[in-house]
Amino acid sequence: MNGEEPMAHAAWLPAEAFGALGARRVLVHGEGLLVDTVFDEVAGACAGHGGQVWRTGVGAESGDAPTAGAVRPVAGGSAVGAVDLVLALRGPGPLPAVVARAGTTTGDDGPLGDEGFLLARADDVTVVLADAPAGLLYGLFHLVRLGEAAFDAELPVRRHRPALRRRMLDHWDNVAVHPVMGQVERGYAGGSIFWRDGAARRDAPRIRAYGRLLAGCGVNAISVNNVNVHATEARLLTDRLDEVAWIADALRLYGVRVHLSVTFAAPVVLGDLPTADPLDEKVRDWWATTSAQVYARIPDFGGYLVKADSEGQPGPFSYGRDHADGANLLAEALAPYGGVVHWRAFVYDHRQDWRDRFTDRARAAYDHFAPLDGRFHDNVVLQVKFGPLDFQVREPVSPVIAAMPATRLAVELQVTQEYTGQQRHVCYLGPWWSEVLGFRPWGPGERTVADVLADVPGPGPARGGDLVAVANVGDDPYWCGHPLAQANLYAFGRLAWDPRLDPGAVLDEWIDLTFPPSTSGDPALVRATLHAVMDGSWRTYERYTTPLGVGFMVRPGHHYGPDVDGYEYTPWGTYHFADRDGVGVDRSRATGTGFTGQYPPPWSQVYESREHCPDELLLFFHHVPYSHVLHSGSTVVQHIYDTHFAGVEQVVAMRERWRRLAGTIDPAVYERVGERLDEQVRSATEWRDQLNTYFFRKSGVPDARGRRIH
Ligand code: GCV
Repeated sequence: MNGEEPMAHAAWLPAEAFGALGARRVLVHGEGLLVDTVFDEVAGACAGHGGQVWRTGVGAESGDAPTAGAVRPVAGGSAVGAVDLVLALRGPGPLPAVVARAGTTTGDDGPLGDEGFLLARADDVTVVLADAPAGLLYGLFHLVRLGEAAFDAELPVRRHRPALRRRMLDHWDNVAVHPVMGQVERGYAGGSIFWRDGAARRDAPRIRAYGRLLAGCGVNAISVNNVNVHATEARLLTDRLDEVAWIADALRLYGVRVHLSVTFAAPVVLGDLPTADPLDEKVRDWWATTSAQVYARIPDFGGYLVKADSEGQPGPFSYGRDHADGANLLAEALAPYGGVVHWRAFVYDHRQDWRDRFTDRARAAYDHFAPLDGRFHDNVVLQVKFGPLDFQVREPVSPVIAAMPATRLAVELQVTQEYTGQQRHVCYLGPWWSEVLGFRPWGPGERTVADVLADVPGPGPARGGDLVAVANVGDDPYWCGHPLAQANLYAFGRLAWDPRLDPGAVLDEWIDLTFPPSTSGDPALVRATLHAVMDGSWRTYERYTTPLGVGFMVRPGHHYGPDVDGYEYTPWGTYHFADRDGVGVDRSRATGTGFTGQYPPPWSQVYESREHCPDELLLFFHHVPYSHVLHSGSTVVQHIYDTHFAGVEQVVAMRERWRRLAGTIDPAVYERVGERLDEQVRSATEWRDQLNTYFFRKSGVPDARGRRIH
């Protein structure tokens, strides 16, 4: 780090995690920027753990390059000694003989793609083979995850390719500190790693370390500024482009491409044009010229991210145009360079009348976008929040995902814990995302959400899509504020690479990497404790916060802590409609907003019916009496009491479990997590007492078990 910055925590890539690889004799073969990165990583690991490394395949004559430090210099191809590991990029020249000796080509049945790799082992050599440099990089980090197992004689031959082509983090970082939202909107990990007080930080070691962590979990794209693009941030597109280019240069070393949030009004605010009308020739020219300048400076620039006609951001509606017109305008400007537009579907009326029970914010994205299916250019990616509302602890999956077969989609998750404890609470979100990605919009036996994104064949043209998440990283020494929130970032990347991974197994990977057994007093205790604290933490969070999918009930503005009626009489469209008789939102077709009709069967019927609707979503879809009996056998109001008491007990138990780790892990991590668990116990208790008291006072129904309600 530079002089003024504290050293950032190593997260899932501490030196110890490279122990198995770094103790070996390694050959890196191939050339290119990312192969250099692989070589540097291996050389660093070997320097620390006593191994040796050679490099071949560089330059026209493919001569071996001498290396330094703990690395044995070699003069020519013949001097490469016996090796334990080869990382080889297939190129025009011959592969090292050892690759053929290892017999990996027998497992080779086709191209590995831009990011894939083949892992094989024979003749006591482990081989990673890739067709493109990024594949070698991901292969390297796969070896790190495997540790000693990568050198097991029985290691099976396996091809690895990411399910999703773009695995992207959106930073909601402001360049200038926003008077209300601060440096990072919904940021819970200190300041921005990119920007401070209006200036670029240019903290090279930190950004490099970030790129490394991203590659280490499979993320290959980021956007570097908030989707709410204010005056200062708008200029990143033009006169402040150098600052974006600097970040792109730093992250390129780890295969991460940079995207930029832009304002739809850019031609007006930056270009002095009188209009930003997407059908105006001058506006089109302005975007074309501006985009050409961006690519002249950043040839591998990813593209634009746009929040339009949403929460006050400008958009095509101002000109009587629709969102296909708006998105296609930018898509055309980016197309010559292979760039994409991520166009957000988060469009709704945030000036709603709370008295009106039929205008439904949940309907808005589908109502706006489903009619536009087929109109978007091929390099438009419609970015849809995973649920119809806003990253709640429980929501149904957005019906937009099933409604746009002719449109490329990105599903947007929220790694930053805006509504899930703001990185003060332990809330491992892997299981929740896994449920979302595994949801089958067309019912059992049909494709999952992940299949839709991954282009698994089904009805409609194959389009392919992305998984995107709002980042949870800041300049906090632990990156995420809460050290255990690092697991959410890691799990996002891993699930985007392979959505079928079991989130519990992903947690195991993260534990082994982040808390290497060699550094802990009692590895088995560390692993068991982290599982006990984290495995069920999302469901625990759900228990002590909003019940049965009803959502919100958070303090308006900052969204931390309970305030049951905080949003009830506001224009934001996030209501629960609790009265003396019952609670929940009637979104049925029969008597409510009709939202259930946005789903294909069977869900349109399942959600329509009070009887068949899953308990955990009942209040999202129905307004029911407190006496309504759930599938669990409990009444709604008794369920609220029981889950809130249970949730707090579970948080208290989490804290007890954590305390058993005293003396076994890094004391600073132990302390930081301990402090946050104290706050989690306090906050969960506050949630329990407010929620239980509120529903007791509304309903007059006492707790069947006679516990204390205020
Ligand atoms: C960046 C929610 C958040 C806002 C965020 C918005 C969005 O409303 O509270 O901070 O704005 O979502 O996703 O655009």
